[in-house]
Amino acid sequence: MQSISPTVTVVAPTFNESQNLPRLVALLDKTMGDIAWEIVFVDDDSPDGTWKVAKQLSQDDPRVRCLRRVGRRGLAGACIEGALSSAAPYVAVMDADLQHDETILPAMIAKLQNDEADIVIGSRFVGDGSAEEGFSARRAFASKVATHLSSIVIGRQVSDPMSGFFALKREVFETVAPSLISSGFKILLDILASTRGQVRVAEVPYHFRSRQEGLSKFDSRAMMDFLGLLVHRLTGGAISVRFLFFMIVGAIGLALHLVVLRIGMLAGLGFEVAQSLATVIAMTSNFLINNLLTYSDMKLRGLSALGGLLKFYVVCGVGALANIGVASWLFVSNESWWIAGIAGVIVGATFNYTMSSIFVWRQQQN
Ligand SMILES: Nc1nc2c(ncn2[C@@H]2O[C@H](COP(=O)(O)OP(=O)(O)O)[C@@H](O)[C@H]2O)c(=O)[nH]1
Ligand SMILES: [Mg+2]
Repeated sequence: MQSISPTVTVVAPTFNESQNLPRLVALLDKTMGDIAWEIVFVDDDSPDGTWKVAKQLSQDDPRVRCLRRVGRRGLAGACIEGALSSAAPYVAVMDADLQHDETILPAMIAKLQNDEADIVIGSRFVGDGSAEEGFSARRAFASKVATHLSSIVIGRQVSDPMSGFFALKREVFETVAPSLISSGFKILLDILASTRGQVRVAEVPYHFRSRQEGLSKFDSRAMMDFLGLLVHRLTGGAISVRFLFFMIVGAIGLALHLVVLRIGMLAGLGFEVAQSLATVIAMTSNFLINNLLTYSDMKLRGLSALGGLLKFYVVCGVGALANIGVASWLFVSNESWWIAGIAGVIVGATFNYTMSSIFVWRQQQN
């Protein structure tokens, strides 16, 4: 066991991976050779007690550390915090589920040490890299489309910008860390977008293994995260991922509102009753979808969800007043009806977003 300080910190985000940790540590031990390494498991308070397993491993092996995060979920945020806890010259990020082939780590680190690159990506799609198993045809297609879209944002061709397996110089990471979006799923893409052209990138092929234990957490939200990240970067950070989601959810709510209003009136309810019903249904559905998607990392449950819903009604009520106030003021100042209408909606929606972020889902915004 080395007593010198590590050359590389391996950051492994975990959520319900307890069975995989001991195997990963054993595999690293076997593969890292002379490289002084440590591994930081960043666990989001997994119900299966992954963090307990990690801390147990840590007692037996000082190269193992564990950062247990509570009250939060999120892959990118976990990777960012793990990497920020490192003092080593190099940081590698890899999944804890053994899908990433650890045997290429020495080659990745060598490229950084020889100063051939500032970021080295473990790639499924270059040279003899591959990902047939454990990667459904649908995901393979989505991944291809996403790769093409990504090249626009990062301003260069990288074969696997969505990889969760990469290594970089810590100084590069420290420089970009403050501008990274912690609510995302694709941290490498964000790093490449933030460093646009200023760093040298190399790729090392590997075979993406199939998962043996535990379940994949990749879901439709990961796709939404990805699109949000693209918009955030393309608008120079003017529009945040959350704000974009909030607006999309708002637009869905508007459509739902009109549908309910129409059905209500066809069913013989008077306009006022149908309009009130549509308003309550749209607000409730907006709250539920926002809770699931926009604020999935701080999801309200049980009683606090009910409290959140009531606060959301109040926020939206005040937002509607702000909307009507601004629109009427512009209208009487002789603006055309549609400019007044749109301005009202923008003010109301922005108000709803800001107030919801402060009062309903309380935590810092991204
Ligand atoms: N800390 C943390 N880790 C996560 C979270 N979601 C996924 N992970 C871990 O990130 C890695 C990749 O997730 P996985 O579900 O395997 O994604 P896939 O390989 O794309 O299917 C695994 O080690 C997961 O345990 C999360 O919300 N928080
Ligand atoms: Mg995986």
